[in-house]
This record gives sequence, structure tokens and C-alpha cells, in this order.
Amino acid sequence: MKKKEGKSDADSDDEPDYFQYKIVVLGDGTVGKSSLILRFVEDYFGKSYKQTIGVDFFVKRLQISPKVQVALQVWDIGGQSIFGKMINTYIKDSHAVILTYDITNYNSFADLQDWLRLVQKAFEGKKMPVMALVGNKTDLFHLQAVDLKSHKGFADTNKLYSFFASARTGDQVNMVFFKLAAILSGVEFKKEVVQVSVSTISFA
Ligand SMILES: Nc1nc2c(ncn2[C@@H]2O[C@H](COP(=O)(O)OP(=O)(O)OP(=O)(O)O)[C@@H](O)[C@H]2O)c(=O)[nH]1
Ligand SMILES: [Mg+2]
Repeated sequence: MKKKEGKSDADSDDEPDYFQYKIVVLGDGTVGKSSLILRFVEDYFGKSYKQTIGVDFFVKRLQISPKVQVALQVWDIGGQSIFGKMINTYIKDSHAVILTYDITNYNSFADLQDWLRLVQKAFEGKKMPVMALVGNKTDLFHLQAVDLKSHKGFADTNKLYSFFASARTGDQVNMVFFKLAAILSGVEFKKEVVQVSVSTISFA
């Protein structure tokens, strides 16, 4: 099996292609970054809040087409890291960035400007990563504090792929990660994605 980084030339021969990508999940504390990642990686959701200190690190392998495997290295950045010295190091070298807010918390949406600025700073003079905007907690739709127009406006202005998800119900969570994996590897997105294996490493 060939191991690659970057864009696919998947059809050049019969060997399967294997890609690795770093995806960084950013956004204010309590918006549900860890919850989205845990839903994706372990199909688990916990109601109690455990603040992420620094960064947690996850790897999940996906078979996204018969010939293409993708290992997603997901960096779960604690919301408080926006004030820390390490944030630039966390963001740089990422292939994709997920900007996350809580649809019931307007400030968490407004603060994405600051998170986006950090990404722009980390990539100054370089090609920007693929970026997604995720409005999380859609199960609390009745408490929605950010209108659809603002969400769409922010996504369009900054060229972000747009999603709404719920880590609690699992709605659209896999879609976010599978879609990014497909975009990054240049594979046409198909729903029947096969999960190969999961490994989880954590450090603070
Ligand atoms: N109702 C609902 N609650 C959610 C959802 N996602 C997360 N939560 C809850 O929101 C709280 C915060 O979730 P976390 O995933 O820990 O938030 P975080 O963004 O990782 O926060 P930091 O680690 O501080 O940056 C927890 O109590 C979760 O159970 C969701 O989709 N719906
Ligand atoms: Mg967290």
C-alpha cells in the first residue's frame, strides 16, 4: 500500500492509496468540540462537561472508496487555548480546520472571527487549509440564537463548507468528517463509507 500526503492520483495503478490528514477543531469552550469528535470517533455522547485542557488527539481511519483509505488525525483544541502560547503550533500544518459554535450561544458564533484570524495568522503567506463551519447542538433548535442568514453569510464570505450538527443525537456529525476526508483526498463523496479501525491517544 502506498502512503501519501496531499492530493490523490488514485487511479494511476491498482494499489490502494493511503492518505493522512490533520484536522483541527476550533471554537469557544462548551460549544461541543470534544463531543462532536467523540461522537465521530467512538459514537459516544456524555452529558457532563469535562473541559479540554490544551489538546486531545484522536486518529480514525476511514475507507472512503474501494481504493482509498484516509487516516484522520483530529486535534481537539480546548477553547481556553485561544489565550495560550501553543495555539499557533496546534493550528499550523493542518489540512482542514473546523470552526465550531453552539447555535444557542450567539457569542460563540461572533468569536469565530477571532478563531478564524488565528488560522489566517498561522497560515500567513501559505495556502489556507480546507475549512468548515459547524453550528452544533441542533437538538436545541428551539433555543437557536444565531439566524441562518448570519451563518450562511459567514460561511460564504470566508469560503467555509457549511454544516449544522448535533453531537447529542449524532445528526450530521459523520457527514462533517467524511466530507472533509473526501474533499482532501479528491474522492467523490459516497455515503457508504466503511470504518476500518480506531485508535485514540490523549495528552494534555
Ligand atoms: N444538547 C446538546 N448538548 C451538547 C451537544 N454537544 C455538546 N453538548 C454539551 O455541551 C457541553 C460542552 O461540550 P464539550 O464537547 O465538552 O465542549 P468543548 O467545546 O469541547 O469545550 P472545551 O473543551 O472547554 O473547549 C457538555 O455538557 C456536552 O454534553 C449537543 O449537540 N447538544
Ligand atoms: Mg473539549
